[in-house]
Amino acid sequence: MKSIVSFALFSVFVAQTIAHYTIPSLVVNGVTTAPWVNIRQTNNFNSQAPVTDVTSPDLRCYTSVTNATATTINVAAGSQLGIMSNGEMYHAGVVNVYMAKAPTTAAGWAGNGAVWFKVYQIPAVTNGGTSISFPGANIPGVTFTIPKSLPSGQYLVRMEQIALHVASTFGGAQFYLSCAQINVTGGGNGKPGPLVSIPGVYTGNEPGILINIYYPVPVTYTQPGPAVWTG
Ligand SMILES: *[C@@H]1O[C@H](CO)[C@@H](O)[C@H](O)[C@H]1NC(C)=O
Ligand SMILES: *[C@@H]1O[C@H](CO)[C@@H](O)[C@H](O)[C@H]1NC(C)=O
Ligand SMILES: [Cu+2]
Repeated sequence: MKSIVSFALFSVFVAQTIAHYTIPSLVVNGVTTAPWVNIRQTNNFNSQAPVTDVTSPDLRCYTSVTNATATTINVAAGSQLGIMSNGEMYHAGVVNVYMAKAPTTAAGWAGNGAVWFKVYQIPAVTNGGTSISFPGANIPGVTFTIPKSLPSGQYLVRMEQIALHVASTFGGAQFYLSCAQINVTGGGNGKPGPLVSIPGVYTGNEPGILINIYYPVPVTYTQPGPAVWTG
């Protein structure tokens, strides 16, 4: 009997450790959207497995198999946008949110070229080598403000959590990511930048991607990617 109970507990543990997570919903005007309605369904919607090759086209929206598109949702400039995982992003890691403005509509747009700017980030917190903590981990998702001066129009919004629990060897960092489609209303005349390509923004050798977070405890942490554009 004892062994059956132990096996059951062990099975739950295994299921959780291989389950990972996806990022399928938005929160707009305080309402959480249904999974994969306003966010393109990613290849890993079943497996929940991360992207680990930063040169892969899947680093952008992770839709090479699903070819998914989504329904574009209105979001007012200056309002809050939430981006939610399907549970909790439990791996130690950091968060970046990028946006890119579609030439016409977001629905059919792939997001090619140096068109992506960063609007939000949650780095690791260090204090000179005694500890490192991850405010971007053990949270269900993130909420940030769409800059008021962002020009109106349709955008892809790409969130990534870069999980760093096994990132001490090249290719070990795990990218959990997806792309939403939003229509920014009531925007301004801002000029977002710096602009980067995805893939292209990372080599995998960045000190914030190729990193042993355990020992020695990092003295500092350098967030991957460009500076945040705040509008
Ligand atoms: C996705 O697109 C590729 C390339 O055009 C195609 O081979 C594949 O069958 C498509 N997959 C789905 C699920 O539509
Ligand atoms: C986007 O918002 C504008 C108003 O700024 C509106 O005219 C347009 O119909 C919206 N497009 C979509 C696809 O909702
Ligand atoms: Cu995982």
